[in-house]
Amino acid sequence: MKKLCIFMLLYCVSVQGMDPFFKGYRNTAQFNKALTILTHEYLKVKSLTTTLGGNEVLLITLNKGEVKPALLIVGDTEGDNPVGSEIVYHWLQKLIAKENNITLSELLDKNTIYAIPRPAPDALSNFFAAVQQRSSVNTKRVDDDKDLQKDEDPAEDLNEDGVISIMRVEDDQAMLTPHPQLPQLMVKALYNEKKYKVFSEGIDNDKDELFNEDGVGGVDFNRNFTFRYPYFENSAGPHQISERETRALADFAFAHPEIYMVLSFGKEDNLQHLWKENPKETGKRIKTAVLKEDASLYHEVSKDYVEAFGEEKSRVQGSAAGAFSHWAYFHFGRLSLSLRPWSIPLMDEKEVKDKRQSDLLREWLWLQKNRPEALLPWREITHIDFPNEKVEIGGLKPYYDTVPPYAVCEKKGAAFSQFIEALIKKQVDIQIENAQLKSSGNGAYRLTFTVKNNGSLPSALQMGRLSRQVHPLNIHV
Ligand SMILES: [Ca+2]
Ligand SMILES: [Ca+2]
Ligand SMILES: [Ca+2]
Ligand SMILES: [Ca+2]
Repeated sequence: MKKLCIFMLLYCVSVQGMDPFFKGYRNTAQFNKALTILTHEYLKVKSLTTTLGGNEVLLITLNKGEVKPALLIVGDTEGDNPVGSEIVYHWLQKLIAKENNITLSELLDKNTIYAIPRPAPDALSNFFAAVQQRSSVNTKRVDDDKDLQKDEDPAEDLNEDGVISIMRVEDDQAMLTPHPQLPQLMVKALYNEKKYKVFSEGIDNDKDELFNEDGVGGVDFNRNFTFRYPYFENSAGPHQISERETRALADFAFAHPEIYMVLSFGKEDNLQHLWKENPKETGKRIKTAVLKEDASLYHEVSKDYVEAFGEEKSRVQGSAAGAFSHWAYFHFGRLSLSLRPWSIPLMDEKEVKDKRQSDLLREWLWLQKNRPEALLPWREITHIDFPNEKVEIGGLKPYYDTVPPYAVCEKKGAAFSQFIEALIKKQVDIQIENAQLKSSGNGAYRLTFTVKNNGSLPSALQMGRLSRQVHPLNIHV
């Protein structure tokens, strides 16, 4: 009973702390429950792994019992974003809701679908916490600043507004100043401007003159894969694929050679911002740019993306280092499509009067106009570590720049459905033509035929050949 009361108390605190702007988003327990009650004769739900933080990563399989060429759909590879998982959920829900839906049946005649809607659930608990703090790391305890203590200096909500934002301290020797158009955005100062040091909100718990340098957790799912792995960097983990959730996903992928395409949600976004070839890499053994033969495929499918989701002007973000989507192309050797779950539309360039951090400014100007509550005005506080200095808290509320109102997920679920349908139409379509049976005498016959791919996608990528991920085609005559 005592345990139940404590649980209910924690639940109330967590629900009360949730910003009403984000109403509708489900924590991982609620989200997984919603997945497990999806029912259809072609659908199976099973646990792929359980993270250190105790969250289950669920795998959905849609097929008609036989192994077919498969699509692997992976939700948010950025642990600090719940949008992709909800988009995948709405797509799945609609796909199976229509009884006798020709789309689903047709889809599964030629395909298997594997979906892992929320592959990195640990970090997301910060989104649902009573005090919201942006974090993309799991719960593994790591000594980020190598002072022999783990997680010793987390952030504190000093002004008790329910979020961890940033604090600034006046300092003539510092480098940053408020942007003249939007004071919450701190940019590089000119010589005659007032200067500030900027920290994340909190105190220096272990008195090492660093603020919040070693918070709770952990390892970032999207920095833990093998492509351009950021060795020894914070949040990358002790080694590649070191985490239960990254390991489970990579093992699953390699155990299923029938996967021909990988769709995932993340900042990399190679559909609006196409990966570029690098002619200087020709002849080099290690590739870090999309190959010429594959680049045209990306170009083709990006048109389907724009058709389904509409043209969005967004800022280039994301890093290839250790990212899942890059691994899926460069090392797993499949067509890997990375979709940005949602991004702030950029305000028109002519609104920019001072070009410092201009792309970010264009996003924040959109927020100022459309979600003014996202920008926190600077307010002075007293701070234990700066007894005689002016300290102010302000900046941007966490998640307002990456998470839209919930209704957007439902809408994007429909666009995702359209996109998948377009991709399926392009899939490999092996046909046998010109079959001829000729007698060679003595009861022996010679069968000759042409095997032709009538689809627009190849059966293996050029990168797949290099990464030795070409699997034999199984053709029934
Ligand atoms: Ca430490
Ligand atoms: Ca605060
Ligand atoms: Ca420390
Ligand atoms: Ca510290």
